[in-house]
Amino acid sequence: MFDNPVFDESDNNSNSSRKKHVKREKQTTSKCFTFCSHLFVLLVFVVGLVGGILIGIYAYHGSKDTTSCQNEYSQGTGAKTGTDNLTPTTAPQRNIVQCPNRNPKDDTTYESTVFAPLTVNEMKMVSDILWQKNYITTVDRTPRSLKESFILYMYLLPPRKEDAIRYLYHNGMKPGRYARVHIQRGAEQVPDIMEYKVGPLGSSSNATVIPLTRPGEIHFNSRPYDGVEVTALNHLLECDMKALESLIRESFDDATFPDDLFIFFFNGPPGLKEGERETRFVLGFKGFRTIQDADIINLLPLSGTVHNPGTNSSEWYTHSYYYLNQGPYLTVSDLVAEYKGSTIRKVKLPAGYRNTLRKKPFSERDHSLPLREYADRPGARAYMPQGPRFSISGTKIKWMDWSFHISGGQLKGPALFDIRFKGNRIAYELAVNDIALEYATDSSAQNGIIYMDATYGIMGGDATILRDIDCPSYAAVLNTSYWHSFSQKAFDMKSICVFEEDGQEALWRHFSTNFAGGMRNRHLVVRVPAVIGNYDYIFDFKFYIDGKLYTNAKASGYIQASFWDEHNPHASGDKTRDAFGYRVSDYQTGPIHDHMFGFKVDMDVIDSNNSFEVVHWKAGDILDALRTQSNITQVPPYFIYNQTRYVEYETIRTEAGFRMNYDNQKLFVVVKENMRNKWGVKRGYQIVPLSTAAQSLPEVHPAMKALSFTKYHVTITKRKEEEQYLSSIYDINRMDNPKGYLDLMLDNESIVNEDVVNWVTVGFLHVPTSEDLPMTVRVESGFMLKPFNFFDTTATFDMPQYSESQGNNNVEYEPSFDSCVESNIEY
Ligand SMILES: *[C@@H]1O[C@H](CO)[C@@H](O)[C@H](O)[C@H]1NC(C)=O
Ligand SMILES: *[C@@H]1O[C@H](CO)[C@@H](O)[C@H](O)[C@H]1NC(C)=O
Ligand SMILES: *[C@@H]1O[C@H](CO)[C@@H](O)[C@H](O)[C@H]1NC(C)=O
Ligand SMILES: *[C@@H]1O[C@H](CO)[C@@H](O)[C@H](O)[C@H]1NC(C)=O
Ligand SMILES: *[C@@H]1O[C@H](CO)[C@@H](O)[C@H](O)[C@H]1NC(C)=O
Ligand SMILES: *[C@@H]1O[C@H](CO)[C@@H](O)[C@H](O)[C@H]1NC(C)=O
Ligand SMILES: *[C@@H]1O[C@H](CO)[C@@H](O)[C@H](O)[C@H]1NC(C)=O
Ligand SMILES: [Cu+2]
Repeated sequence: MFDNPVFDESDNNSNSSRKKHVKREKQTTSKCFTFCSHLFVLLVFVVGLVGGILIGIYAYHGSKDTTSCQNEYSQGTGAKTGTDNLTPTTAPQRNIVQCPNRNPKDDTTYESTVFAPLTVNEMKMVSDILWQKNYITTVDRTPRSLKESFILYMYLLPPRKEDAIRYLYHNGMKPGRYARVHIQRGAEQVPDIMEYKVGPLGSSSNATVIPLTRPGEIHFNSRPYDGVEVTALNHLLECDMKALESLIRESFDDATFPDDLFIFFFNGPPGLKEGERETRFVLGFKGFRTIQDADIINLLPLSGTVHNPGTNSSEWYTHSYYYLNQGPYLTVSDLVAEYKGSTIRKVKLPAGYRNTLRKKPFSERDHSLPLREYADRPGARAYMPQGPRFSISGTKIKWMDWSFHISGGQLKGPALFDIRFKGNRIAYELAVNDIALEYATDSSAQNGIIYMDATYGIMGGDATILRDIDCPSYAAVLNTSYWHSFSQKAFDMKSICVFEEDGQEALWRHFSTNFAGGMRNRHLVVRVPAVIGNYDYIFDFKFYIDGKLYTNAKASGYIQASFWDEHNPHASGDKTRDAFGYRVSDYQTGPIHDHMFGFKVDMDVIDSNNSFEVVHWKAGDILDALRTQSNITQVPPYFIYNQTRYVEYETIRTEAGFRMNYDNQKLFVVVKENMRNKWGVKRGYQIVPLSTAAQSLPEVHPAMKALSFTKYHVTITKRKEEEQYLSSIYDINRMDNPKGYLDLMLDNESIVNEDVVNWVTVGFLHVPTSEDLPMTVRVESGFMLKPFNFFDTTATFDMPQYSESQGNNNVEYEPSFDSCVESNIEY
C-alpha cells in the first residue's frame, strides 16, 4: 500500500532495530521481546495508517477526477467531514497517476471454446432450428397458453469427458458445441416435457436434434412452474378473490385484490405423487412498492389450493381454502358462509397497518438514524498497482499457475472445468448442482415447503454483478446468457466477476530470532451472484497460491416468512415463538429451514485414474493403534499414557456416502495410486467439507429420495457420462417416483483405480431471527480442496515473498510498485 521509498526505509530501519533488541534482550527476559515487537508493529501501523489515509484520499478523489484531485489535495480539502485533522501535508508532493492497467481479456470468443456457456447467438440458433423442424408451435414465438409447445430452458451440454480430455491433452479433435434443451410440449396429444441435444452449433444446416428422453417419460405435471402457468393461475383466482372481497377488506386493513395484494404460488411441491398438480397459494400484501420477491415477508393467513393439472385451464378449480389455519373449506363460498357465521376465529389487522408497510424502510437506508462516526468517508479499498495478474481467454482463466474454464448454465448454476495447478489436473469439473431448502411452519399454505432451487434455475435472469458491491471495481466481468421462456428470447447478463483479492493477512508467516518471513495471502476469486426469487446466493471459487481451492456459497436476501397469529392456539406462553420459529416482525414469523448446497466435484488427481481414501481420526489404547499396522502384543515402554490418538487408513472399495460426525472424524482424500511424491507417499487432494448442518429428516420422509444428496456430506461414485447431476429438476414434483437422485448412483460399483466423482453437500440451518428482517446478511458454507501429499513441499516457494534471515544477508520483498490511484477502467 505504501510507495516504495517509505516502505523500504521504515521496514529496514525497524527490522534492524528490532533484531538488535531481540537479540540482546532475549537472554535476559522475554518480556521485552514482546514489548519490542509491539513497538515495531506500532511503528509500522502508524506509517501504514498515514500512508493508508493518504492513499485513501487520493483514491477517493482519483476515482472521480484525477486532475482536480491534486488541486483539492494541495488545498488541503481532502477530508469532507469528521472530527480529526486529516492533514495531508506529511505526504510528499508528487504527480498522481492512475495505476497502469491492461485488459485481461483477449479476443477469444465464447463460441470458439469447448466449455463456454451458450451465447445469445447460439440460443437464437437453437431456437431457429427447433422452430424450423417443428419442435415448437408458438406462432410469434411467444407462448400464451399451456397448449403450446415451447422452449423452457436451454444451456450448454458439455462435451463428453473422454472427448474433451482427448482434445485438451492429446491433440484430439475439438468437440462440437451442443445445447441441452427442455421443451414443454403442451401441443402434444399427451403433453409432456422432452429434453433434446441440439448441435453442433456453428452451422445450423448441419445441426441435429437428438432426444435425450422418451415421450411421456417426464410427466407434464412434473414440470417446473413457468410464466404462462402463473398467469393462468392468477387469472383463475380473480373470481375467487372477488367473492372474498369483504372478508379480505375486513381482515386485512381494507385491502383489495389485486391493487394491494398478490398471490404467492411457490409453496411447493405441487402434490406428493407423480402426475399431481395441486398448487398451494397464499395471499400477501404488496408492501414494498411492487417488488413481489420482497413481499414474501408479508404473507397473510388466507390460502387455498388450485387443482391445475394438464393444459386445459378451463378444467382447473380451487379447493381447500383456509383462513387463519381454519379449514379446509371445499369452495370459496363455503369459506365465505363460514366467515359470515360466528364460529370462525377472525383476524382484524389495525386500520392503517398497510401504510406502515409502505413506509417501512425495508432495504433502504433509514435516514432518521444518526450517522456513525466517519461513516460519510469511503471505507478501506484494495486495488491493482500494476494491472491484473490474471488473463481471460474466452472463458478460460489463468492466474499464478492456475488455469481453468468457467462454464455453467441457468438451471444448475456455475461450473468450472479442467482445473489445473502447476501443470497438473486437479479436477475435471467443479460445479454447483442444486440447493435444497425444507421449511417447517404452522401454516396452512406453507407447512413443509420444499425447494430444490435448480428446478427454478440457479443462474436466472435477475442475477447481475453489482460492481463495487459484489466485487471490487477492478474486477473483470464476464457475461453469461439465459433463456427467458416467457418471451422465448435469450438475454445476456453480467453474471460472473473475476479478480485477485488481497486477503490482507499472512498466508504463512514465521518470526524468530534470526528469521522473519511471510507471504501475503492473495488469491484469485471467481464470484457468481445468483437470485432465486426472494433469496440471493453468492458462489465463490477461491484459488490460493499454495494449491488450495475454496468453494463457498453465501445466502442473503429476503426470508420467506409466515403469518404470525397472536392468538395461535398451538403456541404457548407469550406466543412470540412456536415449534417452528420466532416472531420476527409485526405479523410475521420466520419459519425454520435449512440451505443445503449440492456440488459435483469430479476430482482428477493428475488424471482420471484415482482412488478414494478415508483417514479415520481415532483414539484408543496404544495397542489398538499399533495393531492397525503390525502384529504387536506388548506396549513399548516409552509410551507415557495408555491412550493415544491414531489414524486408520481405509481405501473405499465401492461407491458410498459419508456424513461428518465429530464423534467419528474422517478425512476424505482422493489419491493417485501409482504416483508418489518425493517421500514415497501417494499423491492426493483432500476434500474438506466446511458444513455446519446435516440432513435431519428421517429416511421415511417422502422427499428423502429426491433429496438424497442432502443425506451425505461426501458421496463417491464411479463417474458416468449419464450421471451428470446429483439431482433432477423434476423429482421434487414427483417425489413418489423420482428418477434422477443421488442414491440411484450408489449401486456398489468398484471405485478403486477408477474415474471417480465426489458429490459434496454442505449447508447451514436457518432459524430466522429479527435480524433477518428486512435482510438476511450472509450466512456461509462451503468446502475446501487441499493438496494432501500432492507436492514434495509447501507449494509457494517459487513466489516472491518477504524474508530476512540473519547471517546470510538474505533479504527479499514482495514486488514493489510506484504509488498510483486506482484505475477506473472497467473490463
Ligand atoms: C456440414 O457437414 C459436412 C459433412 O459433415 C461438411 O462437409 C460441411 O462443411 C458442413 N457444413 C457446414 C456449414 O459446416
Ligand atoms: C377444456 O375443458 C372444457 C371444460 O371441461 C371443455 O369444455 C373443453 O372442450 C376443453 N378444451 C379442450 C381443448 O379440451
Ligand atoms: C454483457 O451483457 C450486458 C447486458 O447485461 C450487455 O450490455 C453487454 O453488451 C454484454 N457484453 C458482451 C461483451 O456481450
Ligand atoms: C500375527 O501373529 C500371529 C501369531 O503370532 C499370527 O498367527 C498371525 O498370522 C499374525 N498376523 C499378521 C497379520 O501378521
Ligand atoms: C495403564 O494401564 C495399566 C494397566 O491397566 C495401569 O496399571 C497403569 O496405571 C496405566 N497407566 C496410566 C498412566 O494410566
Ligand atoms: C489405473 O491405475 C492402476 C494402478 O496404478 C493401474 O493398474 C490401472 O491399469 C490403471 N487403469 C487405467 C485404465 O489406466
Ligand atoms: C458389493 O460388491 C462386493 C464385491 O465388489 C460384494 O462383496 C458385496 O456383497 C456387494 N454389496 C452389495 C450390497 O451388493
Ligand atoms: Cu434461509
